[in-house]
Amino acid sequence: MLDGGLVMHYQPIVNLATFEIVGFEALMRWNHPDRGWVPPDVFIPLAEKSDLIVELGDFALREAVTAAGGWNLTDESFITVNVSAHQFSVPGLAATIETALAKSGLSPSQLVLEITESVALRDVAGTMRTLEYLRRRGVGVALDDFGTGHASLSYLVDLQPTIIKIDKSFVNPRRTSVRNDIVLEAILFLGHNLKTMMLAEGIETPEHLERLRGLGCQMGQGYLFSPAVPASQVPGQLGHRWLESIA
Ligand code: G
Ligand code: G
Ligand code: MN
Repeated sequence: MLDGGLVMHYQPIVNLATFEIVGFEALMRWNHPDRGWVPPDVFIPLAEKSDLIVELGDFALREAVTAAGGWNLTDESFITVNVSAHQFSVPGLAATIETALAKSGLSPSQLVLEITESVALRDVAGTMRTLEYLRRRGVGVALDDFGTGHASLSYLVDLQPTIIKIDKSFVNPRRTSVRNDIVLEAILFLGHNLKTMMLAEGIETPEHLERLRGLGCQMGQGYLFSPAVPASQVPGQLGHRWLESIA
């Protein structure tokens, strides 16, 4: 499965006050020799059923950290990499990260791990220890898909995330409703009081953007700005002033 078909793409993360790019989320793509592009929501859940996710996850971390090392990011900018709960259940995650950072020249604070709760944490104590170790070295932690799945409120207390990623189902609901608005406002209220940076996923329209800006959400990503793009297009995105045209 790892025969050359895996690549990382990068989706810009935008400061919703200034429209500057503040980071990129690394997202895995698999170009299968016969089946063409297989979306990650197909192969990641399969990989999570076995130790393959550890291999895929190591690849994602090394690849993304190496690429970002060459982008001349400002000190405040960062790359986020999705990390599956299973990757914490084998030793070596912290070592993989530290080695990749040292080789690339990226500083630890320019890396943010997205804790994706598609599966519940297996070894909560061990995971917390690894995260605490990495956090002390400056690596950031983002709580992904907040408000859905296993992403429970207790993680806000225990993980002390640097970033909360508001799930796209709240940002971009199938149907607008007062109930959805209340939940969205409550999530942002929580984030502001916890002094945690808030990042809205799935911003697709100027209406979504204005709503989130109005609620004081600091960062966002979504098709309104850009989908994930190949690494070759990242320097162009960093130099471009296309974001001004959205405002
Ligand atoms: O990129 P979208 O592009 O389709 O990604 C779908 C899902 O796959 C998301 O939930 C995302 O978190 C997950 N995913 C994408 N890339 C990675 C990766 O490198 N590692 C892990 N663990 N999950 C990933
Ligand atoms: O679970 P995670 O947040 O890592 O997944 C990110 C997923 O969201 C990826 O599949 C990515 O391609 C997708 N995505 C990114 N921007 C948008 C958007 O504006 N709308 C929708 N529907 N999906 C998006
Ligand atoms: Mn994510």
